[in-house]
Amino acid sequence: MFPGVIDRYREFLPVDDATPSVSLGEGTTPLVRSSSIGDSLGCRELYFKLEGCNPTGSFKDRGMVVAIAKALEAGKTRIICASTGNTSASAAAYGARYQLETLVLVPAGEIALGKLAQAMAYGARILAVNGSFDEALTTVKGIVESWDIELVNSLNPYRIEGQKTGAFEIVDDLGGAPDILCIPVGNAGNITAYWKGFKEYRGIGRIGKTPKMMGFQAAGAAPIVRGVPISNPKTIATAIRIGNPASWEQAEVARDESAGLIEMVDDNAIVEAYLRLAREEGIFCEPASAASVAGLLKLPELDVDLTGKTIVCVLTGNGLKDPGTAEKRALVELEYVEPDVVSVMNLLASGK
Ligand code: AN7
Repeated sequence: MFPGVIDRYREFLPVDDATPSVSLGEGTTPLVRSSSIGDSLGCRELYFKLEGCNPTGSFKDRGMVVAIAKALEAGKTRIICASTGNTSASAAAYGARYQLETLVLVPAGEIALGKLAQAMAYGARILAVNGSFDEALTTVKGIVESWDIELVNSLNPYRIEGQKTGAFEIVDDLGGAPDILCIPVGNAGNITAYWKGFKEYRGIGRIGKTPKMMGFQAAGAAPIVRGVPISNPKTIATAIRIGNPASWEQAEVARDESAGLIEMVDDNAIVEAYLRLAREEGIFCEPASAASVAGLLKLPELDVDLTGKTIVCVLTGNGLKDPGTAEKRALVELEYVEPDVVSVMNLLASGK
């Protein structure tokens, strides 16, 4: 049986014997070597960290499991988050398993279908707010000030603690640190968490050097790159449609301490990377995740030399989360046919 994140990395996490045992089997996700994109860029090795293989289909489970364990330890009975979708799915799953009342605030009409389906199935109470993710998060922050309910957004430090295990796994699998880590940036919790993880491994001598952190926002939702909050963020990658990231400063610290960068990629580049991953690598991730690969593909233009480098792209969420984008952007038409050999062979022979 797989240990979950807490059992695998217990010594690095703020847990002890008093912390309830919590797991849905999160973590230990595949690190898959690129079969095509890496060669086309001339790097030494390119890997994809498939965070879509987590129990609810995104990296959020790594942090949620620790946040939930600590909430239970503190005797909490309710949890709340604002979400572009994945956090709400993860909170709803752990909330259901550990009998916590779960309240999620999502921007109405702006979360991908798979994520909404999850929150519904797990039985969370879903408040669809008439506004943006940023407004939902501000509201949630106000609610937790006056009500005994545990905040499970990445402002909760236990979320960051759990998510740093993604960095540990990469190092443990590669036997060292990569030269470059490419990661999508929304609310900026994950880039903060990975940087913390790499620094902790350097601190205990597990790695000698840390990777350059390369974060990528969507061009229509790129407050860190533009240097100002965006009041009406827009991008096909709804997961990272965020105009005022909670961990803005920490993301800049990760960028600066690691001599990395935070850049932006437009929606066309995101969709192109999303389809290349699916069609050349056999990896179906959600659009926000593909921003890491769109960013990698842009690095040569930004004068970043990739020759001889070992690079990891974090693919944060599963492609099944957002069936609508595949339907709209993959541009494949179904070919209708009668269910018999002659009809199928005739259709194939017609050369269409
Ligand atoms: C697939 O679920 O913010 O920079 O509310 O779902 O740590 O925010 C999701 C973010 C990247 C960005 N990829 O990570 C939410 C939410 C996927 C995501 C991000 C998200 P952060």
